[in-house]
Amino acid sequence: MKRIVTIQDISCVGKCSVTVALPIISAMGVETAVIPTAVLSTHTMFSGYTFLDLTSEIEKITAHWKKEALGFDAIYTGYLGSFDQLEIVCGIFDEFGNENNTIFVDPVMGDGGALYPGFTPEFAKAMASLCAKADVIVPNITEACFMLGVPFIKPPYKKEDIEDLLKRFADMGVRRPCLTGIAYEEGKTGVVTFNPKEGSFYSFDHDRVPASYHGTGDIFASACVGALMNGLTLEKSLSLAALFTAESIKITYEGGKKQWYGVDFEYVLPKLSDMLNKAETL
Ligand code: PXL
Repeated sequence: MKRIVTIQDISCVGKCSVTVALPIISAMGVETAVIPTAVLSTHTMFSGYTFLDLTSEIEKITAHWKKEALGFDAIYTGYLGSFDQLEIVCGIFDEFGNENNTIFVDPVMGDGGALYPGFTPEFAKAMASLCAKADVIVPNITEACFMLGVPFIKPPYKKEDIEDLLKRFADMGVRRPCLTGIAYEEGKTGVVTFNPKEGSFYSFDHDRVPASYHGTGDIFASACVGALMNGLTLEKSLSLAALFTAESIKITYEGGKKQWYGVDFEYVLPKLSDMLNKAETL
């Protein structure tokens, strides 16, 4: 069985980070180890949340794992809350990364043209340095623009602008840069990726539900990691993850739920193995 480790916070309520990565990746038949970076009562879009920083535990955990000679088929990072954590995670990539595993960075920092509370443009630059060590990155357009220090790009997106962003990440050293929340047609959304070796771009889009919910980026990234670990190509993995996320959003939208409580991906989980079996046709 493949084994990955995900490094991100536990937001006790709110369906994001570890509480979505664990069920989704496990449901795809992949062992999911965790390094919780912090414990919050909810994610940071609620007010008055509690916060326990676990930075000092991270290297103790990985030192033990080294002694046990543990290895991982992928290292998947999500929300990281401080410069210290970025530095520590960088060290983990050096220690646990190799040619046979995948370093997957979701540089969770913002959406809709703004950074989440507590993040700064300087932090985004530091996150860009972490991304430079990754095989795959999946920023949204907000995160990409902040990391590259370019003005925020609003829809409708022009192909040349999006492809320019992807090429800049490739120039920084990212093996397979991706961008989420992108489509070139109105009423659609999707994902775009660049293959620098082949000089080719791939995009996948689907109908956009006219609502935005918290945690959907984490659901997308988790499903993508799970698909990659099932041997799918990056292109098929991105497409499957986009469809899984879109279906989770659609079900939630139809139920009329508030956006901060995350999406009801649980209803779509039972379909995941079928989606994996049919992924070749995407
Ligand atoms: O869904 C991303 C995320 C993860 N973890 C925490 C967050 C957020 C987004 O705001 O606050 C703690």
